[in-house]
Amino acid sequence: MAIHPPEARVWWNERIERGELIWIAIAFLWGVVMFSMMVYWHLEGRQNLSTEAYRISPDTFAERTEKFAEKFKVREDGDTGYPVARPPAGGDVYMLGRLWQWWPVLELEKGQTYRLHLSSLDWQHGFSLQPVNINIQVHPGVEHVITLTPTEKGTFGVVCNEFCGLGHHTMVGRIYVVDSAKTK
Ligand SMILES: [Cu+2]
Repeated sequence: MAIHPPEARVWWNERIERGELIWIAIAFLWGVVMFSMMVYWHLEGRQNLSTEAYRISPDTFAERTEKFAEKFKVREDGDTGYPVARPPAGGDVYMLGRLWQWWPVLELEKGQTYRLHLSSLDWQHGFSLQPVNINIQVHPGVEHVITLTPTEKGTFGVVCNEFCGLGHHTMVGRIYVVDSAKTK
């Protein structure tokens, strides 16, 4: 019984019980299985994180995102009041996180592949695409480039899932996915 002290003072030299050995073996083997799954998921998984990241100053990233938003702006978004940028299919897309916005709103075509550049201008934020639940941490000074192919039409929300201050819960962005212009 665990509430009594061990009978022998030098208890650590005693043989390990068979049941305990079996549990140690199971836990060890499961650890080995999960370790190999990391390799398997990387090759077969469909939600791998970006393996492309660069150092970038927040000012440079802000400048690029503002240029991008200005160049491809098609309208103002009714919900957020942010510009909606509709870049050409297959192109580079920028979205920045800052207190407390995901900016600008994007309009992408279904079935087209884009390179989404993500970074933060101030603190750490969490990019969380809803309702599909794709998540990536976004840090100032680091630009992630994610290859993205929308497979469904609709309105997707971007929320911040890394607590970043008083306005954290208002940090909501949008991505609209529309039919491809080529198939219309
Ligand atoms: Cu945030």
